[in-house]
Amino acid sequence: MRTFHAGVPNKRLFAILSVISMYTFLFAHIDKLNAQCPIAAITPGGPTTFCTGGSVTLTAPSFQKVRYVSSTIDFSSMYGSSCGGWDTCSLRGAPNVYPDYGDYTQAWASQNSDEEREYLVLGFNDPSPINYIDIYETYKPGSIDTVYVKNPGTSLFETVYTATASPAFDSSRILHISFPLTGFDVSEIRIAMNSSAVPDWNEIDAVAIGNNTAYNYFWSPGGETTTGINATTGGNYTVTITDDNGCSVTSDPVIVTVNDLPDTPTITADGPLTFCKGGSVTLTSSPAAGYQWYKTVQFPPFIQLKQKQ
Ligand SMILES: [Ca+2]
Ligand SMILES: [Ca+2]
Repeated sequence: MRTFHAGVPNKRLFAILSVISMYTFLFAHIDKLNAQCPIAAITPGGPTTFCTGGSVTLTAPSFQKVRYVSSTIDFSSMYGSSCGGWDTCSLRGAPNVYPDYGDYTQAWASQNSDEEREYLVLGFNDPSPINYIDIYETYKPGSIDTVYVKNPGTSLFETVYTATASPAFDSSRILHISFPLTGFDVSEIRIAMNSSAVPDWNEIDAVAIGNNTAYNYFWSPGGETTTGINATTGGNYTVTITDDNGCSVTSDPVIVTVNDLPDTPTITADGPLTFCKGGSVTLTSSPAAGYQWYKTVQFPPFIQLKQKQ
């Protein structure tokens, strides 16, 4: 029978096992902390290079209690039927078109492209207060002009967003609507669209609602503390998100470039500007990188026509 000397080997084994256990605990704990930390990523709402006077929306992700559409309570129309594409089923759940842009079956579309106003009344599970709505517009955005949340105490829809509908860039976007945290649980919202103001079908991939007050946002440059900003000046923009666990992460930078507008062009003529039929005058522009001439034809008293040359 084989025997072991007592004591030391067992102590060594115990010490080794203790170290292994400690590291196992630490790595597991670190993994758990990492899993809880938010992920910061900035989504530009359009081109990040533009001329002075332009702007781009930069949006950070919203984390807290995100809820997606679970049912469609009412709607004006839909292009498809019975979950066959471009119908109200296509609104349910997390986005499955965004960030792609185009005429996809996985997004809702109205029956007609531009004939009448459209609306959607959408249901969400797990009623709770919200302070934002994200609408994923993935084809011909810009038609949404009013958004409401339903107050279950009064059964009335309260307005949280109004805008004048107009065509936006031909790219998918998240219409981020933020407002003070509701004093009531929200399980229904209503989206109203001026479809005729934005030619073609105006398609919505998904809608999210939630409460992001448990997360702190800090943008640089600027110092804003909102989930999204409207950048009008150039710079390397980052957002730092801190959650209620104390986890803090900073996004990769998004570079916004603002180009100066060119000088106002001047035109010089090489001769008289009034001459008989058959004559001519040469007009010369001040130097520039590119040129586009226009001729304005004026009709009395108020009509002006502008023609490309
Ligand atoms: Ca339309
Ligand atoms: Ca969808």
